[in-house]
Amino acid sequence: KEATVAVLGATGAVGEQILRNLEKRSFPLKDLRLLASKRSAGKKVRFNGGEVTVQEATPEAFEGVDIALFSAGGSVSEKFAPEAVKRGAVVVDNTNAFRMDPEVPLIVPEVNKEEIKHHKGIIANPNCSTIQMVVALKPLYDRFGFDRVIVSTYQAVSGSGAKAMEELNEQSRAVLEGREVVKKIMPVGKLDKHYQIAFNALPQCDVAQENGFTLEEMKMVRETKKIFGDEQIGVTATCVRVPVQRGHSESIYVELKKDFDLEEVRQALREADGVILEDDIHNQVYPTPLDSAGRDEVFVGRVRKDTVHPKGLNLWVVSDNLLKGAATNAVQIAEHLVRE
Ligand code: A2P
Ligand code: 11C
Repeated sequence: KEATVAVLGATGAVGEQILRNLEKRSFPLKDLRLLASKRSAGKKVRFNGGEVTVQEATPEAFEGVDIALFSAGGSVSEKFAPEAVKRGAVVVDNTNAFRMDPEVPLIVPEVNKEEIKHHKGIIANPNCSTIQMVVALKPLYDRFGFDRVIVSTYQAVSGSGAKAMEELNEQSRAVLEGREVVKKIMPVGKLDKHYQIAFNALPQCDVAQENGFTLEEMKMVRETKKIFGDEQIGVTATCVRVPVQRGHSESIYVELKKDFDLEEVRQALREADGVILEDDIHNQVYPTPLDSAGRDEVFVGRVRKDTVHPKGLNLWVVSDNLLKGAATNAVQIAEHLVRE
């Protein structure tokens, strides 16, 4: 079976990785339509050795599309998803727009692919920092159970888009060359106050919420419950932006319900779908964002038993936020849609 696929946000950081993923996985394409804002209309983008011309996103552009992969921001999704669905497309949305809508399945194939079939036209891709955490926790949830997770993240600037990646490079050059540092995007492009990200760490990803957490932190809380289908799971998150281009890292602490020995935990992780265990501190083996960039899996290392709580477990989890955190997960969902 083949599908006509539209990529909305094709010129963005995630959109580009969606194209690379469609190529790499030899996705069965009948036709490919690349959509972005008016600014990019007419631009040529390389695909499978040739070039595809970017079109302006309009409701009519979704005519005849089977699967539409959206990564152009929440407000663009809100505008175009109903238009695409009305024209018969299934939308796989990478933004926060529909994730908590009870009618919209929130999918990480390694955890809950059986939910895909319940869609009514829109399927949501979770937030990148949630995706890598639930992929790593799934085998532990199945084997040992848990109801509380404490996580701190070290997130790459690419989570804020292609312009944020340029800002990190430019600020780094400015610092090293003794020039004035221009701050325009980080930590949150749409807010007025900006901090330097080069040679710094910013304890804010996304906007503040009433309760003092950031939206990124609350996404990790809410999305984890929905993906596991378990409202009892409590997550407490601190999300931090670091001067890394690609790859989010997470320090995760979880108290398991059953007694465990570390070798059992490592075996469960080794056997898990989508996980690669790189865990040998004595030989300095552990994942880093630089080493995980460009790879589709979730990498786990620094597996340790807590020294205080007998069932406490510590993990270090790294994944490419543009790939498994966004593009790869979306393309995996699209593959399921074609197969079914
Ligand atoms: P464009 O390049 O034409 O602005 P990133 O997350 O890297 O910032 O990328 C955002 C993506 O979303 C880009 O492809 C961008 O296209 C696209 N985009 C932004 N605003 C709109 C819009 N109003 N309509 C369609 N696409 C949009
Ligand atoms: C970040 N997690 O790293 C964000 C990017 O809700 O899909 C993705 C935002 C989202 O800033």
